[in-house]
This record gives sequence, C-alpha cells and structure tokens, in this order.
Amino acid sequence: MGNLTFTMIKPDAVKASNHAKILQHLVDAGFRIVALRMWCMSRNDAKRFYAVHKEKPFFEPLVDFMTSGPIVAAVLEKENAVAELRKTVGATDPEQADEGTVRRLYGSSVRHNAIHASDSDENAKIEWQLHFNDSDIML
Ligand code: 3AN
Repeated sequence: MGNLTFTMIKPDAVKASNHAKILQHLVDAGFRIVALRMWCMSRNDAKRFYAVHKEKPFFEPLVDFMTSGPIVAAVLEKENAVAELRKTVGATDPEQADEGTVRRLYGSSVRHNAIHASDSDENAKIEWQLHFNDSDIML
C-alpha cells in the first residue's frame, strides 16, 4: 500500500465555504497535505478526470457540476493513504455515509457530495498528475 493519495474538494463545498473546514478535518484524521491547489477545471479537464464514467447517464451533469466553480485539489500523505481517505470521506451517497465522515457532514446528494477520493494507488497518481507537476509535491 502506498502512502499518498489524491483528493478534490468539489464546487458545492467550495461555494459553501466549507473547504478550509474539510482540509482541517483531513489533517485531524492524520493526513499531511503535500500539495494544494485551488482552481477551476475546464470541461476537457473534467472529462479527462472522469473518463471512466463517460458512458454513464450522469457523466454530462457531473462534468457541468465539476466545472461550475473552483475546486481544491490536494495530494495527501498517510500510511495506507487510499483506504484511509476513503474511510474518512465516506460512501458516495452522503445519506449512506457513516456519521462523522466528510460526505455525511458536508455533502447534500450523490452528485453534490463535497469531495472526491481516489480509489487506488494507480488512479491516485493518474489523477494528481492532472492537477500538479511532480515539483509541486512537497515530500
Ligand atoms: P466515488 O467518488 O465515491 O468513488 P464514483 O467513482 O462511483 O464514486 O463516482 C464518481 C462521481 O460521480 C461521484 N463522486 C458522484 O459525484 C458522481 N456520481 C456517481 N454516481 C452517480 C449517480 N448515480 N448520479 C449522479 N452522480 C453520480
């Protein structure tokens, strides 16, 4: 298991000014922020990011949503980072997410679920490379 993963605080949470609270939640859960960037993705960026979902009915609305405002992208360090972050973030649907998880606290629907967390070491690297150069990562 690697010790790095990727997260992205989504436009719903940034619009609600919850991004600083969410970053603090991650730090309190034992993650170290090793790269951080607030920016707006283009439609092409969002389509590349969610390419695995391109055949799904929710793909276009997801791209619309993810380009509706700024996101906060971060690379996080912790032992067993991918699994630990998925646990901290909670289930895709905030209503199904455990008490105290980021999505339960800050998400409002399956689409507007506040935060993304990579699902494997391999995907984490692919995903952070869409947001960061290697020299942006402060290991
Ligand atoms: P997760 O982010 O929990 O790994 P994925 O990879 O299945 O979930 O889905 C990626 C993103 O697509 C989710 N974070 C959510 O915003 C959106 N999404 C997934 N399923 C649906 C759905 N049924 N309706 C609308 N949006 C969805």
